[in-house]
Amino acid sequence: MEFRTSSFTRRSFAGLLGLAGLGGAASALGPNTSTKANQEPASPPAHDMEMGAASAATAPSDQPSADEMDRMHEAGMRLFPARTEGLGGQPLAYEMDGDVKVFQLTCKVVKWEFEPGKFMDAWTYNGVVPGPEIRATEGDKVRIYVKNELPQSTGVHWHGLMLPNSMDGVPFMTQPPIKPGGSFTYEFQLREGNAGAHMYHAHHNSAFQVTNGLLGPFIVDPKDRSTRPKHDREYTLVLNDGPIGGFSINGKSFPATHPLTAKKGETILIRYMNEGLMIHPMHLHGMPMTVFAQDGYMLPQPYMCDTLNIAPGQRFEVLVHATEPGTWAFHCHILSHAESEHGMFGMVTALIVEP
Ligand SMILES: [Cu+2]
Repeated sequence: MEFRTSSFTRRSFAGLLGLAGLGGAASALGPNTSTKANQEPASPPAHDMEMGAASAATAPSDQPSADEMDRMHEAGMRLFPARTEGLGGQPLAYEMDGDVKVFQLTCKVVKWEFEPGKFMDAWTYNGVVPGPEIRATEGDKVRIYVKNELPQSTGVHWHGLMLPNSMDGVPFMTQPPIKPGGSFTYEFQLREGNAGAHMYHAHHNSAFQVTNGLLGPFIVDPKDRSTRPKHDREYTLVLNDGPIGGFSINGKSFPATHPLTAKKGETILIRYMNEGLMIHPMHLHGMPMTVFAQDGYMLPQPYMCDTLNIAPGQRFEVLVHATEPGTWAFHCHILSHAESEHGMFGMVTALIVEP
């Protein structure tokens, strides 16, 4: 995963908002009140007037006042992208042992800041959520040492990879569990035809261990790069809906999510990975997505969409041509995963296209 936004600061986001005007950002998120007012009939029929007046005056009793709600929405937006400790999904360094790429993963519980000032005990690979990005090329031999410092046994499943059964990481089905304090060495060759966006995650008490953070991206590059579309930037978005940050993208919840950035005219590759327990239809405002691969496999015919439903375990790879400058909302369209009366939260980020 490449976070080319790491130098991106709140200040530059505020600057962009300034350029576009906050109204510009707001209009990307939904119709504003004046638009709605314009759509209402100028002279409603007389028998409707009383009812209309009554409904305008009576807000739902469990909702804050309009001004209070607007203040909360604006405050959250102004914090974005909020700085938090810890950044997951960064490339994992390896050492060569002969012709084998050797990676090290340590499973451990750490305090993880998923929203500004909000910490949880995360179950992690190498202390980060998502775990570091393991990356290699078709045909490579890889060895991964897994050390378990958790209070529970675990096992690591290499989700999407074709490998010998004994390396599949399912305790009591293909291997003994990795006990607390224990370790296990996985070793296999990445097969040709198995390139693309894959994952690794716990396969023991997994509804707890994975949603608490034991997950990460495993990217297999094709041996022949010409078999995949060219792009200028790439982002991996790992979706999760567990205790760590609730609805999260790469281990963070809005406003601590990282925006994606591009310069006008660039093509960006986005890899989606759903490690959660629910579906998440991801919706990008402003520009369509061209879906070209599912679960690593090239589609016979790429297709375009603006909302892509991603089920647990699925990965999709899409291209976005950054043609429209501005700050574009980018969020899960199950709206209760993204926005409440307090403002945006959870699975929300933005694509910022610089002119
Ligand atoms: Cu969702």
